[in-house]
Parts: sequence; C-alpha cells; structure tokens
Amino acid sequence: MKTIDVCLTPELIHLYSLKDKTVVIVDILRATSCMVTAFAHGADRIVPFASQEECRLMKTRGYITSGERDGKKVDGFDKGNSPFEYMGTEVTGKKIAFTTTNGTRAIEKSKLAKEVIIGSFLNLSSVIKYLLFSHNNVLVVCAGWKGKVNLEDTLFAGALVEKLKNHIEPDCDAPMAAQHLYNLAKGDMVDYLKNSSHVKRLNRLNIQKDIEFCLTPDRYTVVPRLVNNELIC
Ligand code: 3SL
Repeated sequence: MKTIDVCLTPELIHLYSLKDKTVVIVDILRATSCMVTAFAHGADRIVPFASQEECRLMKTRGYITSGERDGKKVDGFDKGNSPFEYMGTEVTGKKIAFTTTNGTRAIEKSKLAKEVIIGSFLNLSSVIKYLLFSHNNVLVVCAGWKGKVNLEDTLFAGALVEKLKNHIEPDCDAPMAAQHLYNLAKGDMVDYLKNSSHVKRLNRLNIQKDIEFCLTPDRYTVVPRLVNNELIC
C-alpha cells in the first residue's frame, strides 16, 4: 500500500525524503486557497517566490504582483492574499507572481520533491482523486505560521488521511494525529478554529468572510502542479 505522512511545519522538512514523493502543499489561510481560486478562474500560471524583492521584479515582465506579509498586502503590489481578489476576469489568462509569509516558503522548501501539488479545502476531492491515481507515496507539507504548527493546515492534512484511509496508510504518528483532529473538527470547522492563532490574527484584519470561504470543501476541481518552478494547471 502507498503511504501518507504529514510534515506539520516546514521547519521539520529536513526529516523527510522528498525525491520519491508527491508533496501536497497546504496553507489553508490563505495562500493555497488563493492559488486554487485563481486557477479555477482561469489564471495562466503562478510563479511562487519566497522573497518580496524577486516577486516585485516580475512586474516588469508583465506579471501581476501578489502577496502579503503578516496578512497585509505588500506595499506597491497589485493584489493581496484574499481569495476574493482572484476571481473573474481580473485573473483570467493572467500570469501571477506570488509571495506570502508561509505558503510560498513551504513551496520553496519542497522543490526537490518528485512532484508538488497545491491543496486546499476548496479542491479537496480533486486532490484526493489525484493522489489515488498517482503511484507515489504522499507527504503533506503544512505551511504553518513562521515555523510553528497551525490547526487549519493540520485539519486539511487530517482530511486527506481520513478520506484516503482505505487506500493509503499513515506512515507515522503525525498523520494519525491530524486525522484525529479532523474527525473532531469536521462537523463545524469554522467553530472549531475560532480560537486558533491565525483565525484570531485574521479577525483583527476583519476578514471573516475569507475564513469561511477557505474552509468550504470542493468549490473547485483544479489541482495546480509545480513544473519548472511555475504553478500550472
Ligand atoms: O502565510 C501565508 O502564506 C499567508 O497565507 C498568510 S495570510 O493568511 O495572508 O495572513
């Protein structure tokens, strides 16, 4: 049977072998939810950057510059990190350069994997189908917050473990812990997460609607993949 493991924060990624794995990057609030939304609305490609400076330079090459630091749009960039900014004709056919506090760093750190895909609750069932058809073992890399573990990414990892349990077995204890948490939370994830650190942080920015949107399963069917350092669909 194939296996699934969960890296609860990018700080732990050195403990995992990447070269034979399909890595699922997850940053539910909100980077990977934005990326999935952009592709569902016809974005051409997204180039992820860990650094703001490199991302900013892409403007001269015709890219939309997008991203946040500490939840707020980077000064001078075209877009921030709300999924509602990545809908409709604003992104259709567009090339986007993206940098975020944690999500694009997690992608950067996973580049040596056999394959990297983007997961969120918004494309949950499509990610599950993708992993079922792939021959590779799976590693879910949670973006967390500045090196620390967060609940929302762990819940998504747990949802994958739970829904794949008859086909892919947990490789260690982290996937089992994530699965237990998901089963506790799945009845009402918005309520379960109400005291979590990033939900409190985002609430201070007054973006409750982003949280509810990002926790909605299966709005979209796209599965973005990293090919030559660009996300495409
Ligand atoms: O850290 C990230 O990648 C972001 O998704 C964080 S925030 O939700 O925009 O604050």
